[in-house]
Amino acid sequence: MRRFPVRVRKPIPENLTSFLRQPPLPRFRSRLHDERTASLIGTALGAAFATAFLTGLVSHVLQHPPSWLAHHLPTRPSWGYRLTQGLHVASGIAAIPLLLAKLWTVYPKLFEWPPLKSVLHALERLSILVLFSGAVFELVTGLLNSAQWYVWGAQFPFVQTHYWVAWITVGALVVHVGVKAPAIARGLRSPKKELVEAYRADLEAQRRGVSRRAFITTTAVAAGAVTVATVGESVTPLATVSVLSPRDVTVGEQRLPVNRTAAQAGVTRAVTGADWRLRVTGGARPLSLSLDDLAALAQTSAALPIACVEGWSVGAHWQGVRIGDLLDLAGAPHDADIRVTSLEKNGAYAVMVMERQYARDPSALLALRLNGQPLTLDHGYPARIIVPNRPGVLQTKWVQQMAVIA
Ligand SMILES: Nc1nc2c(c(=O)[nH]1)N[C@H]1C(S)=C(S)[C@@H](COP(=O)(O)O)O[C@H]1N2
Ligand SMILES: [Mo]
Repeated sequence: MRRFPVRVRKPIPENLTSFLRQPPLPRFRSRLHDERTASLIGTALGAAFATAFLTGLVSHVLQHPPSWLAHHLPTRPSWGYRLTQGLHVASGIAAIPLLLAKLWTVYPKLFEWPPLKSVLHALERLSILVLFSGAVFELVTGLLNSAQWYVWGAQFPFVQTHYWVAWITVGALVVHVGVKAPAIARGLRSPKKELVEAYRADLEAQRRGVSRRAFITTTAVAAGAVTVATVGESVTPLATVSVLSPRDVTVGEQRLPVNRTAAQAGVTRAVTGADWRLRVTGGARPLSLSLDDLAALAQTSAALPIACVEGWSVGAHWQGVRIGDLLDLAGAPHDADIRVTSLEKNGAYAVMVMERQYARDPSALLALRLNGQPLTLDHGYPARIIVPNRPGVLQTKWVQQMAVIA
């Protein structure tokens, strides 16, 4: 005969409660995981992120100016965007080893017990999850974009996503710094006693393993090395030592790299041939000018960089007709913005709006020559835009029309 077990409320065995109270998680005593290491590396990482965020905002505003700001963007210094975008990509690249070091420093927190102590503690950990994911996302997509490796394909809107995730990440960073302010202050403060103790502990650690000093030095050297190895794409004198630059700016016809070739843009010799005319429309006297007509007008020279949003930049010597002169000739009002259209049919850069302050800058050119020679087809022959302090994407090549916007 079968006997049914009687349900009795068994007490939880003593060893289970103690297991739950204090599970056998690893303990970390190394100074590489303490407050001071986390604060020092975190401060450097925070500075890199702040730089990348602010310069990223500059880039976004210059590329997609909100209407209230569009007419107040300065055309000087002419190398302004070259500097801010160079900083943007350099600080992003330097942040990669700093982030790895920071993650190493704080990963023991994953073994904290209990994992969630209160609602506030849960929120704080959630903000760190957002911060971590956002930071990794920004650095990975930014690096891939600067290498022009569009693994995400044409469907993924890089610019918009990179921009909005930056805001979310910085929001989480502000929360994190606020919550950790006391710990950061403790970590950064180092009274003499702490220094002596730290020195002794470092000596001791050296005998046993990696000292904090060695860890921080290694991190700093790694951040410096990746910066020097890549920054030559915007600091031309360093081009030869920057062996890991996404862009080698020492190669390229007419001593200037080509971001998108004529073939990639679907522009051929046929459409840029003898029939080509520049049309300037919307003014009191619409113009239609051949290349010879343009060459017969007063020619102006300007030394201006191409500064690509992807981080590379190079200075070059340009020659051509002042955009302001063409607009005067076409009877355009002085305060008019213009819309520039390329021969390129469907590209993202086929149409570009230029606010009046750029159009009327004395070194804003419809360029015909680059570094002493007529433009090659890949650099925008027969005529291209070159304007101070604007992102490369707005320096339209293969110009066909300039229309005065009412
Ligand atoms: N019509 C057109 N103009 C364009 C582009 C393009 O793809 N199509 N690329 C832009 C970008 S992204 C940059 S950085 C500069 C590069 O100019 P370069 O190829 O002469 O160096 O051209 C800009 N002008
Ligand atoms: Mo570009």
